[in-house]
Amino acid sequence: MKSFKRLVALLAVIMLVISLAACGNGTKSTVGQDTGGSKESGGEASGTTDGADAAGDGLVVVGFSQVGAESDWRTANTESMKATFVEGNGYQLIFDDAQQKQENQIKAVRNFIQQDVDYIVIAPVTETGWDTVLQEAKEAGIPVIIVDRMIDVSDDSLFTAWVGSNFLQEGYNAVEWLADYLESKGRADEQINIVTLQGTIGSSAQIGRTDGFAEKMAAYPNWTMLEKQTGEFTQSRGQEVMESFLKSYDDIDVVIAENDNMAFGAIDAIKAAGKTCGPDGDIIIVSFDAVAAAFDAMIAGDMNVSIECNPLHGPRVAEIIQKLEAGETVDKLQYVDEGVFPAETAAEIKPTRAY
Ligand code: GYE
Repeated sequence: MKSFKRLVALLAVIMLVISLAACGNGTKSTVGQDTGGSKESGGEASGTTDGADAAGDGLVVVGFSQVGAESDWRTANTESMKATFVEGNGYQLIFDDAQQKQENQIKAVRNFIQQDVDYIVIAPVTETGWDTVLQEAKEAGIPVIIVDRMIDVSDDSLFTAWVGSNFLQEGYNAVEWLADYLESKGRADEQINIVTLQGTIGSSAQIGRTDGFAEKMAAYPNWTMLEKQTGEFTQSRGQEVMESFLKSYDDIDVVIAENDNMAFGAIDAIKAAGKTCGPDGDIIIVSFDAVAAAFDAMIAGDMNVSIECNPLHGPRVAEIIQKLEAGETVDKLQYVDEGVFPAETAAEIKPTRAY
């Protein structure tokens, strides 16, 4: 299948060269830096696609279906993609914001196919439900690159490559940090009550973090998971769910927030309930992503740790595309290295962070 895709890509390049020659010159037409079809807030898939025809301008046309704009992580991810796929780098980006709805992503992908883009890039909302539309992309001969969250398809040839995080490992990292922390505070043998604000149910980031935490916490019989509920990766839902947790339980020791924005909401809810959190507070806050505002929350003393999840996928996807353009093979799965940032390192580390 890969060789078929390469053949299709090669034919496309040959046709491009012929059409440029036929035009009599090889200069690029002026296509806007951003996207003709960009619809940042529409729930619909991309509309107009001025200049989306790859053959006319020599640019590699990339259709990117983004999850939404639910978190700081997502904003950093969008910025990374938009800053990479610019005309100056030889690309035209058609960006579509799916507003956290898979049906919008499927519409966007179908539009990309109709527009005959060179590559389809998808940051999928959830793992399942992709077989049909990716089969359509395959039949159209358009390579599909998955970023961030993973997809669960019956046939792996439905995508060319994936780049993202090891979410299960992030869940393990959270348990390891919490165990070490409790030990350092002389609380290793205490009863520890935990609540979890989960991400979007069915997304890899939620599945990996929830499962990774559950798997490793089994080694600590004195830890109890009181309740898990989704906060949809947003600050406002995180706050609402935390308010309800605080009403249900008066003995919460730890909040696991599956992203920083839900942790910010939880911190607001805890303070509004007259409680405290962070290294000197009543409730330990463990979060994921390690965005800039999480460092601020740690420096302010409200958050204990953020487990890193790196959103800067633009250059990584560009490298994959460049290799495919050159007819090279690419690794099917590409994991990003990530760290753990506890509050005591926050002030020192923050200036070195890129997002
Ligand atoms: O952790 C969260 C975002 O899929 C890794 O999605 C991503 C997650 C990230 O909304 O903040």
